Amino acid sequence: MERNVRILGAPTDYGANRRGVDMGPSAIRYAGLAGELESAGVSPTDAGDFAVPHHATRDADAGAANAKHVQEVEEVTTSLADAVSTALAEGTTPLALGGDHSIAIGSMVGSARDADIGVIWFDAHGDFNTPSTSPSGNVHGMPLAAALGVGDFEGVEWANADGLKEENVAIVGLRSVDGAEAEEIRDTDVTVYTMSDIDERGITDVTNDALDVATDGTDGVHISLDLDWLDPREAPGVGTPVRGGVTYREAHAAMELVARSEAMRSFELVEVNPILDEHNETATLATELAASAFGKRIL
Ligand code: B3U
Ligand code: MN
Ligand code: MN
Repeated sequence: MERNVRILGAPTDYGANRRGVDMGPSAIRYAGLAGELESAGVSPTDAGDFAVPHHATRDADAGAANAKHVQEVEEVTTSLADAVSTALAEGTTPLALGGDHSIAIGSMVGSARDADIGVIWFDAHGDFNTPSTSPSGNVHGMPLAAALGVGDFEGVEWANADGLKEENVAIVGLRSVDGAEAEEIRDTDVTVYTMSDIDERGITDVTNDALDVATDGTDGVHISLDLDWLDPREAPGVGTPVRGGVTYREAHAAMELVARSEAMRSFELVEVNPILDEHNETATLATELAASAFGKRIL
């Protein structure tokens, strides 16, 4: 069955500590996303970008010190959640383009509005901070805790993903986690595969396990791909690079397993920062990985 994909641009950097990821959607489109998706046999439609409040119109210090620009994050993620749930209701697969990783709150809330979902979080980071534990106050380090209603996020309606349970969440490739954040992860039923697990068991085993976690009793899986999951040598254009990430081949192998599972319900590419990139190569990589996740084959 042919998939219809709806591209939803979310050009925001309110959840990040530096400018630039707001240009991610442009860079990813310029790198040829639509053509890559077509080569994977899917039909993309581009719904354009969301209106994100301009920085010039907002107080630079808006929000609490421990949850910077949380009002703007709420505005953007609420629009995205509605667009994701509408795309699904109309029989298309939403593909959100960040933007920083705070947009995942909108993707998960929208994807889990009328369904039970699992999530696979491909990322160097846990993104499990709350305003009480965050060392930076940047909301892009909090989306998983927000969607699961952990700590300060308990009962925060705009941020909680109704049809998502901790036991259906898998983080893959973790290698940077804050002290109190690690405790929060340990206190939940979220499954974590660190880079050591990938080293020991290989990307295929780990990804298949993560797919088992995310598909167990659910209607589909949200795939969240933070480009800093890859090693900075492959993906230099990200805001918070961490050495020791997955290789180009491992990343494609994981995405191909995602495609083969046919479990994907929604997808997102986040944290591409064109200002820090080299010749748009991280954005280009993002388009290629999306194609693999949607089933691109060589033969
Ligand atoms: N854990 C740190 C760093 C971080 C998380 N996600 C990104 N950076 N991109 C924090 O600020 O929460
Ligand atoms: Mn992230
Ligand atoms: Mn990250």
